[in-house]
Amino acid sequence: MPIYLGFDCSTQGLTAVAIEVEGGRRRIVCERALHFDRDLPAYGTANGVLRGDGDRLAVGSPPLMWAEALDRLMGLVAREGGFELARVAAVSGSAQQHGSVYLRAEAGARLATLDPARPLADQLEGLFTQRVSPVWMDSSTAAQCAAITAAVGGPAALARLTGSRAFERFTGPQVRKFFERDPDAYARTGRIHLVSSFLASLLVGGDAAIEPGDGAGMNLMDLAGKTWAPAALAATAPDLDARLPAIVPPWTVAGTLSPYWRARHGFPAARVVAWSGDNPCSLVGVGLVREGRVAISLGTSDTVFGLMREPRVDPSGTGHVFGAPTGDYMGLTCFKNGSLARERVRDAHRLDWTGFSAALRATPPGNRGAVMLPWFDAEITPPVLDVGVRRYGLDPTDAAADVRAVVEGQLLAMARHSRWMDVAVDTIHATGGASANREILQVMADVFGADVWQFPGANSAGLGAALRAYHADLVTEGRPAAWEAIVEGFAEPMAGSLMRPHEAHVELYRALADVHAACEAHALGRGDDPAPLIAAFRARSPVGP
Ligand code: ADP
Ligand code: XUL
Repeated sequence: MPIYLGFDCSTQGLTAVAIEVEGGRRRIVCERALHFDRDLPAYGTANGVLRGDGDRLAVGSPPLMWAEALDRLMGLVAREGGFELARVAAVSGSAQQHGSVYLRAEAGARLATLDPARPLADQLEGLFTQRVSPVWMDSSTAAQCAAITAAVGGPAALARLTGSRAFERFTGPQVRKFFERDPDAYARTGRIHLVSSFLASLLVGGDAAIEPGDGAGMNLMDLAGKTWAPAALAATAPDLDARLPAIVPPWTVAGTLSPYWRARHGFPAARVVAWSGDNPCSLVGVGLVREGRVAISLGTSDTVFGLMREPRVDPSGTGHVFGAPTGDYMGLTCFKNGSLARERVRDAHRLDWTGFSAALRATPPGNRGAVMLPWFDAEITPPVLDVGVRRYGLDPTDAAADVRAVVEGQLLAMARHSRWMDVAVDTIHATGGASANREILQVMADVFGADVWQFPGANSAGLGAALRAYHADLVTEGRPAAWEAIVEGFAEPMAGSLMRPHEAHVELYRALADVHAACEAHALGRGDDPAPLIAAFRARSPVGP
C-alpha cells in the first residue's frame, strides 16, 4: 500500500503529513512538526522571522534554517513515522509563498554530491548570496513596485499580465531590491528559487522547477501562458531569465529523493513532485476542486481563496490570481495581520485562547458599533505601510470589547475585500491554526452569512501537498484520476463541525460593514469622521451577547 508524504514549510514551522491510500481505504498515518523558534533556536527567529536590517518594513528568514528543519524532520519521520519507509511512493511539499532564495551557480553540483554522514545545513554554508531570504511579511519594496509598475505600463497592465498588480512581498520587487542594493551579489547569483522550489531542489539534489501556483506570486509569470513574462523580467533585473528555474505543470515529477536522503535516513528513491505555495496546496487540502465555494485560512496570514476556471483578474487591484494544483486558477486575498494580531490582543489583556473565546461569548455581535482596524504590522489588504492599530468607538482597556473588535474587524475586512472574486459564498471551508476556535468561526458565519465547516488537523497545506504527490504519482503511472476522487475521504470537513449563521446577526453585520468601510476610508485619509455612523449603529444594536 503506497504512502505519500507532504511537507508544509510555513512561516512558523515545518510539518510533515503522511497518507496511505488503497482504493477506498484512506487515512493519515503520521503528522510531525518542528517549530522554528522553539526547535531551531540558534537562528534567533521570532515567529519564524527576523526583522530589521535597519528597515522596519524588512522581514526575512534564514534559508539555512529551512534546510536544517527539512533534514531533521526527514529523520524524525524515518525514525518515528510508524511505517515502512520503502512504501513511500512520492513526496511533495507546500511552502509559504513569495519568499526567495539566492544561490551561487555551483549550488546544483553541491546538492548532487552531499555527504550523508553530515548534516545538510553544514554542507550548504557559503552557497547563499543572500543569507536572509525576504519572506511574504516583507513590505520594504514600495519603490521597486513603483518602478516595475511604470516599466510594464501601469498596475492594470501588470495585473492582466501576471495576475496581480505589484505587491511589496512578491518575488519580482524583492529581486529588484536585491539587485539595486548589491549588484555584485546579484552577479554572483546563479539561481533564484522560491521557498517551494528551493526545498524541492534539496530533496532531488539538483535544481527543481517552479509550478504556476507559486510562480504566479512573483509578478514575473505570464498568467495565461504559464511562462516567464519577458516584459516583467526586463522591468525587474538584468539577465533574470537565466537565473530562474523552468515553469512546469503542477503534477511534474522533479526527480527522485537523492542518494543523500536514501543513505542518511533510509528513504527509497521516491518520486519528488514539484512543490507549490501553501495557499494552492490548501485549496486541494480543503477539497475545493470545483468553483463556487471559498476557503478561509486563519494561519499566520489570513487568506480567503477559491478555485476559478478562468483567470478573472481583480480590477480593484486588491487580490491575486494564482495557478491552482488542478491546472485551473484560484483567486486569493491576503491579510498580513492574522493570527499574530489576534495574539497581540490576547496578550495585551493577559488572556489565553480560552479567555479569548470567553470574551467573544460575553460580548454582543456588532460590539455596539466599536471598530478596530488591527494594523499591528504593515497591512497588505488594504495596503497600509503606516503601522498602527486604529480604534473607533472602542475603549482599549475593555478587554472583552477589544477581543471582539479584532475578530470582527478582520472578518469584515475579509468579506468586503474578497467581493472581487465574484463568488456567491454560501459555504466556507475554514482551516489554519485559529480555525480550531469555534467562537471565531461563529463570527465568520455571521459576517459572511454562510455555513462554515471546520477541517481537521488545521494542516490543510501539508495534506494538500501529500494529495498532490498522490495525484502526480497516478498521472506518472499513466492512471490519472479526477481530483474529486483524489481528495475524497481526506479533504472532508469534521463531522458535526458545521456552524450556521444567525439571521439576526447577519443583518446586523450588513449594517456594520458600512460602518467598518467608513472607518477604513477615514483611517486611510479618504473619508469623513465615522463617529455619526457609529452612533447611529449603536442606537439600534444589542447591548448583551
Ligand atoms: P501557519 O500559517 O504558520 O501555518 P498555522 O495555520 O499553524 O500557521 O496557525 C498558527 C496560529 O494559530 C498561531 O499563531 C495561533 O495564533 C493560532 N491559534 C492556535 N490555536 C488557536 C485558538 N484556539 N484560537 C485562536 N487562534 C489559535
Ligand atoms: C499569500 C501570502 C501568505 C503566505 C504565507 O499571498 O502572502 O498567505 O503564503 O502563508
